[in-house]
Amino acid sequence: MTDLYEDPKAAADEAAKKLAQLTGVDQHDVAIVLGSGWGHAADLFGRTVAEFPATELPGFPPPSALGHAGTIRSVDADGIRVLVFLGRSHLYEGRGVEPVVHPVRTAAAAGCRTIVLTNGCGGLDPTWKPGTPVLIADHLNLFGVTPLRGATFIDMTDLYSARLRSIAREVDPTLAEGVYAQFLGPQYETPAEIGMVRAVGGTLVGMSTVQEAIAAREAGMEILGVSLVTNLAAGMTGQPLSHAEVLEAGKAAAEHMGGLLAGILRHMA
Ligand code: 8IG
Repeated sequence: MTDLYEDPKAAADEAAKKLAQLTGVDQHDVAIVLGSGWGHAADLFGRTVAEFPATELPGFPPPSALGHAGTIRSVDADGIRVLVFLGRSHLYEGRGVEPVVHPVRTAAAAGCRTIVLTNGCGGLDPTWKPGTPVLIADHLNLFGVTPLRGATFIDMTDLYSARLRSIAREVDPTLAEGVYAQFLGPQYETPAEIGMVRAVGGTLVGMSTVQEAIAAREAGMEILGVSLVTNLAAGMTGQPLSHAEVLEAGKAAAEHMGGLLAGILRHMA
């Protein structure tokens, strides 16, 4: 696995070349990474030009036992060429950070200057009912896992673009903002861990997105982060967290999420 990504930029260029062949599209404009199970959301973006399993591209490994098969879709959204990743690799799959960020680097190599990172997550604000989308304003890389190598000192201020957040609020003025704290997972948090997150200023908890955002910043992309709160964080309801209920809430809100993202795409134009 490590050999495959010995030169991450070269690996991404290879994948972008194959992407252009498979889609017939030389350059994409915007990439969107969707949580698994949100296929319906992507249907609202525009006309699907091509769709294929992510494993068709070099550097996209088959799903691990803990993962989900990924699909890649090229969409024409009124002339904006959108590259949609349905499903992603997670750190908890145990294959390291390279497969997690390879899609982001591939998108950059394919010409994307903008990336929309989405996820399902837990919320610490009790007013965020399951199904509430929240804009990511900043993140906490709690475990320090990074896709950068060596002395790559890059700026992390305004990582999640204020400009793109305000475009999102043109579509939905009620959108709240949060600070995304990343855990490795796959277990959910203990109530004490949620207490820690609250103490350090986090309001969203999840298991993805952070390394992708760092890789996107390194590649010079403008980043929008949108979290879908599917559950109140551990210890807040008096009930245990159920993965089935979390999935159900995600599915129920996929359509709403898709409409929001489609609106944001139109406003970016
Ligand atoms: I969906 O409550 C979803 N993903 N870490 N905690 C963490 N990840 C999540 C949660 C949650 N809900």
